[in-house]
Amino acid sequence: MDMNTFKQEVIIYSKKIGIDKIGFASATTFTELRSRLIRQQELNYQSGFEEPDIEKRVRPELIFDKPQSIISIALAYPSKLKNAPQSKKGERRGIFCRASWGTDYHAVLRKKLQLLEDFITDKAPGAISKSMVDTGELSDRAVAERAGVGWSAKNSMIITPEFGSYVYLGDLITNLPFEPDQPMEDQCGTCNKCVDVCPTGALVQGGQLNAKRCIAFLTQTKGFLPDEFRTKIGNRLYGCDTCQTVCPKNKGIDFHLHEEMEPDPELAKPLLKPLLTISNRDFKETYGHVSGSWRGKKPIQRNAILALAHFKDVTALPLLVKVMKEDPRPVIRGTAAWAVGKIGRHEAVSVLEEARMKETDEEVLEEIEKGLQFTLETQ
Ligand code: B12
Ligand code: SF4
Ligand code: SF4
Repeated sequence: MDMNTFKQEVIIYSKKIGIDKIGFASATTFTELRSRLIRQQELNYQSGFEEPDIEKRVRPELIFDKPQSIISIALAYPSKLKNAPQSKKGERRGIFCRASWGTDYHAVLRKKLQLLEDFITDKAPGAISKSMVDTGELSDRAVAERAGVGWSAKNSMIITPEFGSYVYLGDLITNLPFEPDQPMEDQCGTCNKCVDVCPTGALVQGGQLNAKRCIAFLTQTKGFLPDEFRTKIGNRLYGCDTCQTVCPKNKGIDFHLHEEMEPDPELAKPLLKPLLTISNRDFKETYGHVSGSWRGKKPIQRNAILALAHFKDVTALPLLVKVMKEDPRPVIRGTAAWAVGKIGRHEAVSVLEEARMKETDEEVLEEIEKGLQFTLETQ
């Protein structure tokens, strides 16, 4: 089989099935990534969502028998909401990041990779491949970078010249020796906007992220949000797009190429108050198909409470008080107590004191104290 002709056939087929960009990489060890991952581990900068075994991440032969090449695919997703609902006084809304708009991208990319895999196996009997999207061992970005899909930017994203950074990535490891493509030149140049605007200073320097400070990570944690970040997450319910929205390379980029990725504006920017008491069943039915629901409803509800505090929405006070008194989960009761104090100020003293009398959970009691501290502040 002539591998160059076959590579062209694979490229043509990928376009036909709606893969927006494809690149080919060798399957040799990712040496630079290895040092970077070790360094990140030493600094305690990893999120904990990555595969913990660094060798598996950097040596494809540990997860696939005799790998010869890795195909990287990218699918562009929308960056602008059509008919975006407005956040109004008394009807405040939160926001899910763009990577959580539409149907969960894992499912969409897996389908494309399966089609690609079938095509390859059909044309090249004996071909074996293994696909992954996000949850696999490999660094999807390191593969995309090596395959020339985009450059590794200062906001730590892979940026493609065509679709900006608003692309999902997937990989297909194969036992076929496809000719590798060339990596792309860095195009950030002297720009440093993303590093300068990151609300938590999570971008320690261009290309290096302390994931533990990254709002995208923090919105996905299940415990109490550390105090220092509570006023920084704004109305974000899941994920953070700030280092992408400020990026000049994303200016004017808004692709609507995949029907499954079309966001429902009411789910991308939902009303906050109804989220506080949504049942498990309703949460699953409404949000179960979006990627931002993978950690369940608790982090989203905690963030919704913080968003109401961010807006100082006094119309939410009765509901927050009810949640503070009745929710069975300490994280939710405690965060609500904090928000009640923050929004209600001196008017919240009696409800917080009453809650303090009845509460038995130590952590919630601490949050009630913090809420009471706010009531002493003047403005
Ligand atoms: C863990 C994880 C997170 C963590 C940590 C993110 C991070 N930057 O490391 C958290 C929860 C914070 C996160 C957030 C987001 N994530 Co995420 N995440 C992952 C996951 C599972 C692993 C990433 C990882 O291993 N990071 C460790 C770092 C060290 O490596 P890396 O970024 O993968 O690789 C680069 C660096 O190592 C760098 N590098 C290597 N050596 C060196 C040396 C030097 C000197 C320098 C400067 C750089 C450098 O080059 C590599 C290639 O770019 C991947 C899926 C996967 N399996 O790869 C998705 C993935 C990276 N996430 C993705 C997305 C969409 C996001 C969010 C945009 C979601 C959102 N809107 O909230 C944010 C973006 C935040 C940001 N600025 O990075 C996409 C990225 C698509 C793209 N175009 O780049 C991925 C690839 C998922 C997917 N399959 O589409 N994520
Ligand atoms: S996603 Fe948000 S918090 Fe994380 S690095 Fe980008 S701007 Fe900073
Ligand atoms: S904002 Fe500037 S430095 Fe950051 S990723 Fe975009 S081009 Fe690169």
